[in-house]
Amino acid sequence: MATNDKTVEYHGPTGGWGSLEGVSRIFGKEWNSPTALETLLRQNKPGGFMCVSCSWAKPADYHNFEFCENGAKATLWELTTHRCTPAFFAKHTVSELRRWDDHDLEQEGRLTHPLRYDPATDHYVPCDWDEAFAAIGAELKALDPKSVIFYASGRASLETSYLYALFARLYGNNNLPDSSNMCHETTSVALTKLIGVGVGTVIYDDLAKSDAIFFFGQNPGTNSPRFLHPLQDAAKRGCEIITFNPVRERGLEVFINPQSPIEMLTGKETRISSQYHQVRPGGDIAAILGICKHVFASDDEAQKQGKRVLDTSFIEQHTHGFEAFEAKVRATSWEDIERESGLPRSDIEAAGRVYVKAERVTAFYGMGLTQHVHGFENVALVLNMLLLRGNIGREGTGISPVRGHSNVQGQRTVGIGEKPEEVPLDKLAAQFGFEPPREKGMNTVAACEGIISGEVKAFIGLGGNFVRAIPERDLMEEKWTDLRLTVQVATKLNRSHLVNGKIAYLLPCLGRTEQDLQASGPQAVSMEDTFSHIVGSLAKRKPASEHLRSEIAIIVGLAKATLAPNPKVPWDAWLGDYKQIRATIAETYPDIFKGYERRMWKPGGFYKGNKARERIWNTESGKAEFTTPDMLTAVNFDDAVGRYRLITMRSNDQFNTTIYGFSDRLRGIEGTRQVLLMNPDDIEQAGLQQGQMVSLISDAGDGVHRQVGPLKVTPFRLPNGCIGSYYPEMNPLIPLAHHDIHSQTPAAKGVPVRIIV
Ligand SMILES: Nc1nc2c(c(=O)[nH]1)N[C@H]1C(S)=C(S)[C@@H](COP(=O)(O)OP(=O)(O)OC[C@H]3O[C@@H](n4cnc5c(=O)[nH]c(N)nc54)[C@H](O)[C@@H]3O)O[C@H]1N2
Ligand SMILES: Nc1nc2c(c(=O)[nH]1)N[C@H]1C(S)=C(S)[C@@H](COP(=O)(O)OP(=O)(O)OC[C@H]3O[C@@H](n4cnc5c(=O)[nH]c(N)nc54)[C@H](O)[C@@H]3O)O[C@H]1N2
Ligand SMILES: [Mo]
Repeated sequence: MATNDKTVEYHGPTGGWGSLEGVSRIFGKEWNSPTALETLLRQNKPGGFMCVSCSWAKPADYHNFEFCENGAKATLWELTTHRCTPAFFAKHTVSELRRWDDHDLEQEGRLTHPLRYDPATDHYVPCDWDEAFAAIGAELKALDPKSVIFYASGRASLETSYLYALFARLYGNNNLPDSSNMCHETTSVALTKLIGVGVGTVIYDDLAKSDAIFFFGQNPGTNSPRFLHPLQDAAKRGCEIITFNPVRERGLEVFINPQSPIEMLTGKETRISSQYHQVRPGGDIAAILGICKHVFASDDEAQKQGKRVLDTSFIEQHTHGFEAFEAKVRATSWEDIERESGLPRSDIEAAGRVYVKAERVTAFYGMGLTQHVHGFENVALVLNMLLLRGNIGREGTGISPVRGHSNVQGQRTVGIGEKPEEVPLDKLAAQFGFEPPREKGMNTVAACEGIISGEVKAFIGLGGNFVRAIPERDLMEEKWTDLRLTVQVATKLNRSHLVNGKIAYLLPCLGRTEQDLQASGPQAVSMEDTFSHIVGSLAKRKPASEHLRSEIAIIVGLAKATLAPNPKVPWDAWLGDYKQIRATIAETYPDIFKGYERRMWKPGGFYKGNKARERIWNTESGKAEFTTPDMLTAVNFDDAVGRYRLITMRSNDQFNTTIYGFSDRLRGIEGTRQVLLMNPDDIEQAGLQQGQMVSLISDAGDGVHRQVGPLKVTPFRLPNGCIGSYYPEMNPLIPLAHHDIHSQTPAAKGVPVRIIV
């Protein structure tokens, strides 16, 4: 693969002064205010509030500054002094605001008043909370419950999520899609089937005990920067970090700890990855199969000396499907592996040697594996690799999806989800004296299909920016306005609020940094991190507006206006004192939430537990499952001249659809997001010039015209045949049907496209 002087890249470290500049550039004013600093100092600490950004651990042994560049941005974004008031909505029609970009919309600041869409004037106008609840309740009562969607983004606390899911079920459906459906649903489906739990088996302390860490398609430098601290510690003590990623992500190359005065002053950086393999998008199945091939070859050699590389007793006692997988690996040629992974055999063998040598291996992964048509197999192959040497269920080993939103994993724990079998419905029936709906609800893709077909009539959004985050955006936006009712609970204005249904309400809520005062006093909430630890969060800041309500208050208002009174469902008591919600959660899930109220304040929170970590496998076979893949690539299309694999990327200056600014500092891309990142060889072969403006069109072969542009051709170190551009701008190019087969997670990392000039 070519690299030459022309490629755009960043040569500095992750962390370092750049990270502080990154924060202060955007938040000059807010960053300097003493109350902002005070708030930041309480972030992720016992007794403080938990970061609103990612779901990385809140370690018991915390740093003085337990926040990172992007956690600080997320917090400051919520603390902004800007306000998006009724005066703003009086000035701009909704049609006008639809032409604004994502960055400018959120830049208007925090929403301050409940708003109703007025179709006569095309403006959002202020309304009373009671008026909003009554009108929404009346609509919901008139609709068929099966036609209503209750979406949740992943920020809502455990308490909020529990009540929200209960509201949907009391109302009469399991239509509870969440952002996880676009994210780690692949993980939930694959790991549940293969090891019997839908979450990772690693905990924070394992990081300090691994001899080797394998990294697939996750970008900690931008998306979970506090992860760089334990990674730096690991690298310093000689733990090998082996990375597979088509993009050379700076955070996986070098790091300067911005919280270390010595490192900051001397500029001493730590190398993070000991090997960096620029796999083709979708090439991980082949690459991991290659590692496994090396493991079998090493085992063959070892046997000559009477030793084993495979953990045969683990395989025998704890796994199922080994023989078929072994046969597949042995039958697959290096030639096929090299072609599909895009990596030379020698590189894969080098990774294999580290794997074989290490006593304890952990594997981390993110969207680079889950957002593919064969994302299930991607995850399954990582697991296969670990199973070969018993690298699961021992300290310092295991499989670890790195989750996104700060409570996305926890929402599932307390009932958000469309799959009735994952919820203790009998328990809920007994607790609340009702017959819960038993049939499967709609996930994100099904909800989109329902909106397109007209089957879905109403959409309630608990946070998030659904219309912007989903695939097939152009068609979805067109159909969205046919909805009878849209209700959005939000902190800031975004595009989903402007593509509204016939009747539409925008309900502003408190953020997690703001004091939530109810009848019994200030209220705390709790969340679950990516390592399944449940932590309390208490906020102290004055709310952005006196008209805001907590998400819980809004759910209670909606539920009371919609549902018939039920003495077993004490909405008012719950709202008055969130401890009572926690007590109710503990009744529904006694095994997980024993001692909830006390234990959530323990530094680092309390562990939910994980059977697979104890080598108890709640799977069909009662064992951990090897998967034998039918394919060597995670994409579902062939290579062809002019067809590219598009990966949709996050910049260092965004949180999902929230665009903080236009500096993707760690990749050297500044000032614009309208770029097409491309290998210099590919640019030349396609007859393009650096800086030329082009468009992308869909090449999914389904006859639908999808187009995005103009984009500036920008040379970038990527594998041949792979191009990159930003999410969410690229979402119109992703067909709704282009998703992981098993979980329906949109395949946003392997989108077939062509370039047009
Ligand atoms: N600052 C910030 N933090 C965030 C977010 C944010 O937007 N901004 N989003 C949050 C959310 S909801 C989530 S889910 C997480 C997302 O965090 P990540 O899981 O890190 O997601 P991405 O950045 O989308 O992609 C991860 C990496 O996959 C690589 N990749 C693409 N295709 C492939 C492939 O085929 N194989 C391999 N091996 N790698 C590939 C990309 O180059 C990229 O480095 O972060 C969370 N944290
Ligand atoms: N092409 C492509 N598409 C993707 C992805 C990708 O990598 N590529 N990633 C996917 C992933 S991993 C995810 S998780 C989804 C993200 O999908 P979502 O979770 O739906 O989107 P976000 O951008 O995180 O939502 C941001 C909005 O949430 C609201 N908000 C912020 N804080 C709060 C709060 O405390 N309460 C409430 N009620 N509202 C709040 C604000 O109004 C803000 O505008 O996108 C998915 N889409
Ligand atoms: Mo996510």
